Amino acid sequence: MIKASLIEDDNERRAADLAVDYDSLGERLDRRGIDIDKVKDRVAAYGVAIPSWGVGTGGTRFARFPGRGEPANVFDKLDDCGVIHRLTGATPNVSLHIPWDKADPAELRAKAEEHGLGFDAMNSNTFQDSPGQALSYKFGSLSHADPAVRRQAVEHNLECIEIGRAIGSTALTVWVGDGSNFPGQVDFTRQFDRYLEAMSAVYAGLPDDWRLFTEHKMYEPAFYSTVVQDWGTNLMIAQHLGERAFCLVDLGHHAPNVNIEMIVARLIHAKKLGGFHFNDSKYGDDDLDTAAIDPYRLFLVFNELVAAEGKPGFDPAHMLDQSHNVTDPIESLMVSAMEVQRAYAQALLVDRAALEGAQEANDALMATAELKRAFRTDVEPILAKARSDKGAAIDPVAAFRASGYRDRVAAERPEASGAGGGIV
Ligand code: LRH
Ligand code: MN
Ligand code: MN
Repeated sequence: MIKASLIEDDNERRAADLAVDYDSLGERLDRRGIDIDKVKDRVAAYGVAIPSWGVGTGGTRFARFPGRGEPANVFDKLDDCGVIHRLTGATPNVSLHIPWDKADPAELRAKAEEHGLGFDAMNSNTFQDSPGQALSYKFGSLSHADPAVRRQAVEHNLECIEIGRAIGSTALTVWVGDGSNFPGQVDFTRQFDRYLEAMSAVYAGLPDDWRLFTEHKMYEPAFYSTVVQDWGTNLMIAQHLGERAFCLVDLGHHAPNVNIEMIVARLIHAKKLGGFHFNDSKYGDDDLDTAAIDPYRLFLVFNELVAAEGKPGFDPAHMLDQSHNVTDPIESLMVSAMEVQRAYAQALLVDRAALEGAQEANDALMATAELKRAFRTDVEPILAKARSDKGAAIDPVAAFRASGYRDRVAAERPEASGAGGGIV
């Protein structure tokens, strides 16, 4: 896939500069009372999951422009995820989407093992109709007015759990597009009651060691109202279902300017923060690369996460969820995984005692300066050292481009069709 010698040779060329940069940053952090090696070890232990659907080129409602060598099936997707993990050392798990990724579980396991990958949360799909499906989700799925459609959606989620069990996953993420497009089209309360009843049936089928994540999203595909539209409804759902139900926060699923880091803090307080879909946005659910638009917001989210580390039961799942339209998806996902690590590393540099001191003294200027000091620190040498220590690439994008991987798979894989749009 990617030759070890290629990474080694590329790293060797960069090793001397990295050593100088790492030592110099280490010296500066030492003056702040921070041990750089400890930060590096925590960053090295950090992983973010890759969504299987992220390695293909996405699309919009208007068009899809396929890239070269796109994965033709889930095994190709796992190969691409293997490359991402080989080069970054930061993406040990893959999140599958059913039915897109349906395949023999033994073969899925074997392919993942080949790349040293595991499986993160399973994702169900009742936001579109799949070939051979008996009843349509055009007017909703888990909240549909017809009990037969709801039952079909519940069965599908239970099947996702079955597949997940067979491949070693321990979580199910449910996102539904159910809602309405016109005022008066649905009764908000009856629709929500139907959703809760259906989700209770899914929850009842959850193995003891599994967690159920529900993902809120303000709008789209429903453009007037959405059943699980925000963290308030999401929290009600998690509290209604039970102790293994948690809220998943997709950074792109909020109105512009919403204070997402505060939502994160509230969900932590309620012990209901299940996990993340990381991406970035400027206008809506843009699915842009993580930290492409607002790296400070990502840092502020991680500031809340680091502050909560060690709290009992606090163990959010971390996953990317992006759509790549103009970049090579492998490159985008590698850069995004590193951006998440960067935000984590920066958040680890916050002097929590100093911050709390400033907060207690109502010293707004020094409190915010403490955050800025951590955010402004260039932690790249920490990330690069964490990678090179584990045999990953100091510069993953450069190594990927030098590897010729994209040309190789473009020659082997069938040319993908650009027909039809597709949000994800
Ligand atoms: C919906 C969403 C959700 C889905 C994914 C395919 O916007 O972000 O997470 O599972 O897209
Ligand atoms: Mn998502
Ligand atoms: Mn989304």
